[in-house]
Amino acid sequence: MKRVLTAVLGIAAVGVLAACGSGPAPTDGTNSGSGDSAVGGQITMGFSQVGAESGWRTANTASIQDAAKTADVDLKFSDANGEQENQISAIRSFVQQGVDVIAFSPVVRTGWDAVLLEAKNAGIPVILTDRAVDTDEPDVFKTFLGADFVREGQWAGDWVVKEYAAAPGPVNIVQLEGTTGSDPALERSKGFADAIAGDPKLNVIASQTGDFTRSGGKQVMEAFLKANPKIDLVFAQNDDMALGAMEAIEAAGKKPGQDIKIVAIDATHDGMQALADGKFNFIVECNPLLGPELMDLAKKVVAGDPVPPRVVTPDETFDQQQAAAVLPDRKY
Ligand code: GZL
Repeated sequence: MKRVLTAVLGIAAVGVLAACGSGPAPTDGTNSGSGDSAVGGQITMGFSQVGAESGWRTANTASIQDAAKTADVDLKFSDANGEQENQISAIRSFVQQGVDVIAFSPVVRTGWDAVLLEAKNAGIPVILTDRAVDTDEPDVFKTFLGADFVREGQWAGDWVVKEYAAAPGPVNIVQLEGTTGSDPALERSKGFADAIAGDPKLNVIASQTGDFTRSGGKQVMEAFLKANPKIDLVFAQNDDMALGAMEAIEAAGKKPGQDIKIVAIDATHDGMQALADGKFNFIVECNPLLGPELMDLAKKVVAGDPVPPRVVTPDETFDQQQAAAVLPDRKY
């Protein structure tokens, strides 16, 4: 099995993510639809979402639902509550309904071949958003819209290398991994490990999944603190786990951002607030506002127009000063 890596087209090929409308997602997010794209040219999209595990996911869902309304796309939205079998069932249901296009964020990388073949055999195009899949089946999706997770892990590791360049070491690092088997967890782990591999004083002394949730991050960090007397830095693969770790560090009578440094990924509002407050030290952004670009790609795919096989969404990084400066204008 290999992760389907297609040529990453130039960033120029990336649609610029429009600033999504702010404001709360529509409560329903699900419209009834005929599934017949001939009706007034409106297309029907079946979307299977991972769940509601993090602030990033909440912002991603709002962006997709808002963008569907703005683009006049008839959206059938399904929340899988973190379960792959719920996503597979939802995709099968979309096929039976005869939607014009299916999009989904795969909770884990493997186990999709059968249902993707069913969609292909039904002539319904599929778009991957946010996360990639492992498959040897050719042409089972039209494009993958999402961030470069290896790069995000590398950027986090690069900051750690710089931060401790003059330190005598050893530097004890603990890692809070995302959902086991998910594309971001696998790729961010790789990128981070690659980035710090060149400095032998940087040691990952413990690494465990917190499942991208705040409670998961807190529970795992409590265990790390009990088992490891000297922890210098936490690398959390998303803000929510980092916020949970921050709570555990404070409960242990230590200062997050000082006694134990925290590096995270996402740049959601609560993470950026912790960074601005000096409780985090660095964040790599992973932009959740994929909605407008997804709707644009969906319309092209349904119309039979060519789309890039891979659309890499832009990311950036923030230190404490940068977070304080941009926080008032953030859209999520
Ligand atoms: C990244 C996304 C990850 C976020 C987490 O694109 O898949 O899942 O980093 C979210 O916050 O739960």
